[in-house]
Amino acid sequence: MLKPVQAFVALGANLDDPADQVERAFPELARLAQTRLVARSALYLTKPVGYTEQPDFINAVTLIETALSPRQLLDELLAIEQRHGRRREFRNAPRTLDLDLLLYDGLVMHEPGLTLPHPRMHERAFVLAPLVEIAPDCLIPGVGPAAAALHNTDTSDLRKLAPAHAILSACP
Ligand code: PH2
Ligand code: MG
Ligand code: MG
Repeated sequence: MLKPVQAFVALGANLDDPADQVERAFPELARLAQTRLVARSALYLTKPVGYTEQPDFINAVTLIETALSPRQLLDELLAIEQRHGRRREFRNAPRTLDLDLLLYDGLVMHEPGLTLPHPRMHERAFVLAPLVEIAPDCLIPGVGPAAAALHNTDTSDLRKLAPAHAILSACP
């Protein structure tokens, strides 16, 4: 068994009750073999980036500790997406759940289907804002501090949603 390492996973959804899709994915990630969920961000309501003719997204990021290899972890992420009914009609199509491996223990690798760090993470506010929320000192190999990268992105299309418990406690 590998020594456990820290890895960051981005979550995104914009079909079939996206907030519920993302909320349900956290415990599913926590239940993976040889894996523990260390932190999770709030949910963020975000405007679609790239292909814009689609519904708004819910995005979040989680930090896990895992003894799975990068490839094993990626396969598990794809399996969770499948269980959420993910279809791949075209690139950037609307989805029930997208789980992207962002960072794996500072590793840099380029393999078919698995590039680390995630090649577009440093330019995406919908990834960087929740990432910096849970890991303010996070470094992206080859890029630098995630907080500096966030500073260079446009965050006007993001809205951080109150945590579920805050919404509940606001009810009389
Ligand atoms: N994912 C994409 C492309 N565009 N836009 C937002 N707001 N959120 C996403 O998760 C997202 C996107 C490709 O995976
Ligand atoms: Mg993605
Ligand atoms: Mg993906």
